[in-house]
Amino acid sequence: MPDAWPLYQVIGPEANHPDRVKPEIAVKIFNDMVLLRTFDEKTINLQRQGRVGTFPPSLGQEAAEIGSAWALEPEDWMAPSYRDHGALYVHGVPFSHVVLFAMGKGSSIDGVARVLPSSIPISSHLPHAVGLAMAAERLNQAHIAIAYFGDGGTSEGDFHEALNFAGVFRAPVIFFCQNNGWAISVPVSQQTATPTLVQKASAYGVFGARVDGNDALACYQVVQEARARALAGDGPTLIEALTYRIGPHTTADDPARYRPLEELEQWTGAKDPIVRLQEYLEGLGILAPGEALRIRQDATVFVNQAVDDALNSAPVEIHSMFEHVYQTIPRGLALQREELERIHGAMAGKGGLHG
Ligand SMILES: Cc1ncc(C[n+]2csc(CCOP(=O)(O)OP(=O)(O)O)c2C)c(N)n1
Ligand SMILES: [Mg+2]
Repeated sequence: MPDAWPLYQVIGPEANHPDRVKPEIAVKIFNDMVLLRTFDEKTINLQRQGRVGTFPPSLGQEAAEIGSAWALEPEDWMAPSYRDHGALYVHGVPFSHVVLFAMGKGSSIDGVARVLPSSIPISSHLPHAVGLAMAAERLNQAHIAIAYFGDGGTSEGDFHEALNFAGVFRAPVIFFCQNNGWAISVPVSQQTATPTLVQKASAYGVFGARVDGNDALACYQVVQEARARALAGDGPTLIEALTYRIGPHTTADDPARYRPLEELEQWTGAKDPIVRLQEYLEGLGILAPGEALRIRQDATVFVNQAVDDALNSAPVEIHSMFEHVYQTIPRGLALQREELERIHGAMAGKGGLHG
């Protein structure tokens, strides 16, 4: 059977789409990919030092995260999953918010950017993105919604319901699936009986595109095209970005226990999305010799500052754990709060109680 789902590529000898990315945008994309890698490495170290909680890095997925998000406009709605710090950063959410979250410190993103809270439940945010997109259309607003999720997310009912609903109502929404090969320890071959994930688009009457998820410029262009289609009234797009999770699922995971080292080796080195974009831009003279090194050095300074901001922020007020869930606190929780206040009062003389 002919491959009806060719891989959209801009960078590399097998490129099948022309490069339409402005050089200054390409450099910004490279810069943000380096920032994201630097941030992930720094935050993993903080977790190892016990200074932040469990953290899901996006090592290896920088092209998909950053390239895709650069194609959005600030008024577009983003519904991310837990691994999408890169896309969030491009869309206006500072890295310090991610660290605050990983430290269990409250940090409101209200008004910071048009983003939903990062979804920990798999795919539960996809129907929300459809709703946001439909609302924009009904209000005659020229923006779209995009949902980020993984290969494992395509096995959830919410994925199918969201695609079906979006297809029926021609919602201006993009489903951006990062197929990183694994859903924790489950390989994508055990996730579906179909050769691709993107072909599920057909069943819902949704446009589908399969993109090289390690090619940042292809990710940028494919989302730009999906966005233009959505705004032209041509409905939703399911994008499957083929990439690879180089790191662990989270800092609580050890992938050496379930995946072969040879597989990892295939995706590092020349296939690394940062290496690929750097070599491509240097080849075109868009990045001057030494510029990538300077970008890396600046990234370290920038990321250290963002992380310090979060680490130095005031400790969380422990009573806040009872807020924002119920308008009227149930009796059982009220009793627990009273008990905490008693303990807190007793400890006040011994240096207090911090979250
Ligand atoms: C509804 C639901 N079921 C199970 C889990 C546990 N869980 C957390 S991450 C994960 C794997 C998700 O894999 P994928 O969608 O490929 O995203 P990735 O982690 O690779 O980015 C699972 C099953 C969850 N968070 N939510
Ligand atoms: Mg995955």
